[in-house]
Amino acid sequence: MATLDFSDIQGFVLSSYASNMPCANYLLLTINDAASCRSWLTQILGKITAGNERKSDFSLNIAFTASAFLKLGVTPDDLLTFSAPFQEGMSTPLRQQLLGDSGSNAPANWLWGNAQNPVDILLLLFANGEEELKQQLALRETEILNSRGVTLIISLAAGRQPDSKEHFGFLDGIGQPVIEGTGREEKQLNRTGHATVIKAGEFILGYENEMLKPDPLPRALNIPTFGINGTYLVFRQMEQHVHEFWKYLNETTRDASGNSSPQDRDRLGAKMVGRWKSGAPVTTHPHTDPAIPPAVNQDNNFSFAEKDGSGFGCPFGAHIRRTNPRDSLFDDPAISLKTVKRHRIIRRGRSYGDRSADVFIDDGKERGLHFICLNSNIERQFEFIQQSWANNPSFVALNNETDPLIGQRNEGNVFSIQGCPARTRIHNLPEFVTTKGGAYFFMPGMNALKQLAGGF
Ligand code: N7H
Repeated sequence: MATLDFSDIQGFVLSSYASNMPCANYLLLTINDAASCRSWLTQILGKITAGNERKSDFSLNIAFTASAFLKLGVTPDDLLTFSAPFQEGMSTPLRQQLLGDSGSNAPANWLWGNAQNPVDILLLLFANGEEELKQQLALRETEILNSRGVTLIISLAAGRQPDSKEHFGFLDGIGQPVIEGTGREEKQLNRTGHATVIKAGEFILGYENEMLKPDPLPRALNIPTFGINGTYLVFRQMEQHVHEFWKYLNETTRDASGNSSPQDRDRLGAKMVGRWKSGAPVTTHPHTDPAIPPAVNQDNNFSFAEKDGSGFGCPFGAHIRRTNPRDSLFDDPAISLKTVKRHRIIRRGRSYGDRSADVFIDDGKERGLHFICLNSNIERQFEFIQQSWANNPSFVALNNETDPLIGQRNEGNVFSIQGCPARTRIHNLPEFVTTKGGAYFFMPGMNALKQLAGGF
């Protein structure tokens, strides 16, 4: 097993900080002068949280786009050693096509991360309360303003709802791999009843991964091992149309007399997600939510092939079955598990915007998920999940279906709920989520950060 160099890995790679730092803010910056940017980096370097630190009040982490690296002196030749999607950026026509960012999701409509509003640096701030966050934000903004090397493009507030539910109303943050070597197996086991341990190299560069050979280490600034202890960070601002989602569930579950019950609405929503609002998996609880709110159920100790091979519990096309098919991808469960281990991500998303007071009333406010995930190989992990599983209309023999939440919408998309004697199909799924911005970043190790800042 790999011995991880916690002191060289940024803290965010190893922790979401969600339990003790529920408040967050993401600052997106551009570099307008390399030398001044380096001075600013040097100034904040000591505040960046490393993986061996145990902070309880405030954490700071940082990541860079390819354009930032070029501005900071990484040569075009060295940039070629980084992952192709990172070099290109998320909003290029090829990536747009791969990710299904069409129509209202097209980069041309984004608030940031596109050609009109490019970004170089992502500064992630986390705090134990709103007051601490406010203070830290003010300090960082002053440093940025005084730096004359970086400019603030957009400041994105984020947080976790106190009950860890995302805006559609479902418990989030359950299905998460454990990075080998972090010693988190027991914690995960206690919380969810299950721990999928994945080799560190899937999420942190420089370690053994689930493939036959590790992903190549990118080099930069004359350092062949620049990439060690770094990772790629995928950020997508995803607006959630909460009212649209519940209106659709309401309309679709009306009975002959035109009424829809809360139970039927919740059941259809749960079938789409693959978990009940409480978090309980539908594969083991196909009919009703076993946990009465506010109780939660973080059970992750289930697979699909053995007990739910026909999809009668969790539909084949449900969000969690598409994004982590576990043992059900192929006929052989062992081969499935092995294959799926090569397509996992660490999710670090947080909600933004106020929670809806009443999901059946359109209050016109924007809310959603600042989806963030970490992986060592953007193509094989994040992009694969989005393209080959979520957006795939024929995923495991389905037809004209895409992920009900995050899948690219095609004409007349359906969602099937497998059943006996017949499946149920619901039609014309509207778009429940719209991508509003995004970019691919590299989150370097602590030593690489020092080199970027000017080296010492
Ligand atoms: Fe998803 N949601 O709130 O409904 N997601 N997700 N996701 N997601 C999961 O297990 C959601 C998105 C994954 O191991 C749950 O934590 C929403 C993207 C993966 O069983 C819920 C958005 C991608 C898992 C949601 C969104 C993924 C997962 C269940 C966007 C990757 C773990 C709770 C607005 C491309 C699956 C949990 C497993 C779980 C929701 C985005 C991937 C409730 C609203 C873009 C891998």
